[in-house]
Amino acid sequence: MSVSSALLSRRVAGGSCRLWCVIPSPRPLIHVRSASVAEPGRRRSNEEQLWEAAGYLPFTRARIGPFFQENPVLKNPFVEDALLRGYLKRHIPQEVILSDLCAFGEHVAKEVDGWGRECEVNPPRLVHFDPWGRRVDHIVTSHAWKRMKDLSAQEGLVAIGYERSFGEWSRVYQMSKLYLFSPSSGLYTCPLAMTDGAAKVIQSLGVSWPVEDAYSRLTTRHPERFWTSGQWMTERQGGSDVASGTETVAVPQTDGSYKLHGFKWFTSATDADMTLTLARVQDKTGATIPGSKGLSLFYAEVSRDEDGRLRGIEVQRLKDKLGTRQMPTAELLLDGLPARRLSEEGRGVSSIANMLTITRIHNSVSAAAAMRRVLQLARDYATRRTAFRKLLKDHPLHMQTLARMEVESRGAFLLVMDVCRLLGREESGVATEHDAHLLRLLTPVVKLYTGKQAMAVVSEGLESFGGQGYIEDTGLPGILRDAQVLSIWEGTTNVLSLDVLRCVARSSGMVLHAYFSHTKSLLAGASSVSSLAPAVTAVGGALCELEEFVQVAATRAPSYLELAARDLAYSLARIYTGALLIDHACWKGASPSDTYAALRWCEQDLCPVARNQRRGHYDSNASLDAALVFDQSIQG
Ligand code: UCC
Repeated sequence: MSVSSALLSRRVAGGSCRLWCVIPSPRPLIHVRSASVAEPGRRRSNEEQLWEAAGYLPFTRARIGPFFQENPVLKNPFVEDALLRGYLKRHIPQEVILSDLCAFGEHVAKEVDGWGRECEVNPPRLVHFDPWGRRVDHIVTSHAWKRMKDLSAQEGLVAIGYERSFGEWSRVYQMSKLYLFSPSSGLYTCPLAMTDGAAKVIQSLGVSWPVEDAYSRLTTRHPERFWTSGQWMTERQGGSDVASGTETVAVPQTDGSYKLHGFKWFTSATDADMTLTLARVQDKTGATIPGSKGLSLFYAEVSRDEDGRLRGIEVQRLKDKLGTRQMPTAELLLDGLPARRLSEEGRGVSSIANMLTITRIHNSVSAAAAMRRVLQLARDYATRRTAFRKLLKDHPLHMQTLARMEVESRGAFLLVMDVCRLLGREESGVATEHDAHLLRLLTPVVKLYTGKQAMAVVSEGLESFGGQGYIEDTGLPGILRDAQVLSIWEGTTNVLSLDVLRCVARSSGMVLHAYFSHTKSLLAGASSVSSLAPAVTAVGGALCELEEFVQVAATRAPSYLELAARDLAYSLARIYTGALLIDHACWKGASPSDTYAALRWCEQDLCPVARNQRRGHYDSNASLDAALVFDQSIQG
């Protein structure tokens, strides 16, 4: 019997097309498909018409074939995160917190994630002029971006940190919520970071006129009152060396206010309602004091005059960025912006430092959240996608890859949450001096380390979707683009490594003393847990190496320490994170996976600064490094 007659007889007998699939086919499809594709418009043969009528002719009737890869599905990120739930159950097992986070996680997965996507595909744009030629400088943002603002207020994403309803754990609660929100927020976490930072600065300087109202707006839960703040620090000379790079001047007015004149080169989330910024106060002759000592901190509201023009601000242009496209980032000319001085004259940098602490912690939360998000999606996808006749989850090598990402992600989470814990302790007045030192040291460490981890883990995560990870409208590439900024803004890796040195020097080593004693106390709790012995030994050994490094480095020139700064910061991060993973694995509610994660983390080089010290990297390498980088020579 020919193929066509076999099909016909089945069809006549009323069999379904699915039944026909079981007929052993002598592969006529190839012939039929190539004929119909190669010759469009050609009259189809009887045999082709028969196949087509049977619904068994792919790439002709449906044109695109019957198979579609299943997409990864975002599920409730709270329910899906065993470590987050375990951490909270261990430290703040209040039902009200857990149920709020669970409900919020559901909202994020079901609705907010879609708004985040809308922010990405409908980025802000700048309208310079109205139809009649008047300068208006309107930054037009998407409906979804505005919804994020209302949601942030309603959910207390800043407020929780200031209500302090959960005492020293309030920051952990707030940051856990932001951790769930961040990857779906369309980058709204950026204005929230600065808003939180501004509230912190105001609180530390005193909530009094002229910023009482601003403070209450930054920390409210009422969307109609809620304000966001900017943080305008970066000028055309760059954002790292703020002391030399700030040209903006503050001209005193007779009523005690100031007018600011300058050019702010990177202002993030420029649709903010107010800002904190740095400027140099001019004396009567117009002179200013150079360097850090000349900088003061100012508060300014972003407002419009009767003609709809921004008061004292011109938006030059929006930045065309690799990522964070959801959020308006602008160049601003300050041309007489009315402002109030918040700090004492010359105390600008130290006054805005509180903001840096907060935004750096937010940055770290976003980094840990990006890792977690890509893992959740990759994990889901591994249960849907088949390759080489098996689901991805049944390929041990694929699982090994995801497990390595999981270890990084868990380490990042515990490090971030520990810094949030310390911040909460400081703010609720229960921090010891030791806690305060740890917070100062670990803030640049967690920011620089998680920023780098996020990029590596997210990049690996994209690979786990194959080519689809590279396709824009899956939403996956945006996660990588947005991760790239985490190591850049709020202090690059090297600038923060130098900040580690700065706080060691300013505290006369007390921050390191706090670090060593706390890490040892974390290890002490695990000394009798045999399953963790290799990890405890590794962290203990690395800690000894680090102590030896510190002793040697203390006798060396500053240039030696500067070359070691980055490796030192990495060592501090890896050792401390190892101790946190061990500590968490000792908790009575811990799972075998917690132990496994601790063991795996501690297998890496925990103390690269000791290794590279032995290799002599900090002795004479500066000139060799430069020679290598600028090498133009060919020998012989
Ligand atoms: O603005 C940007 C983008 C905004 C977007 C924000 C969103 C982020 C979150 C997103 C989450 C999704 S990017 C621009 C970022 N720029 C920076 O981060 C600045 C990086 N540069 C530094 O951090 C530098 O180290 C400087 C600017 C702090 C160095 O300035 P100085 O003047 O040279 O520093 P000094 O002289 O060492 O310190 C001056 C004072 C000292 O206090 P006093 O005078 O009391 O002894 C220091 O102890 O400031 C104090 N200080 C600090 N205090 C300096 N750094 C700190 C610190 N980190 N913590 C506490």
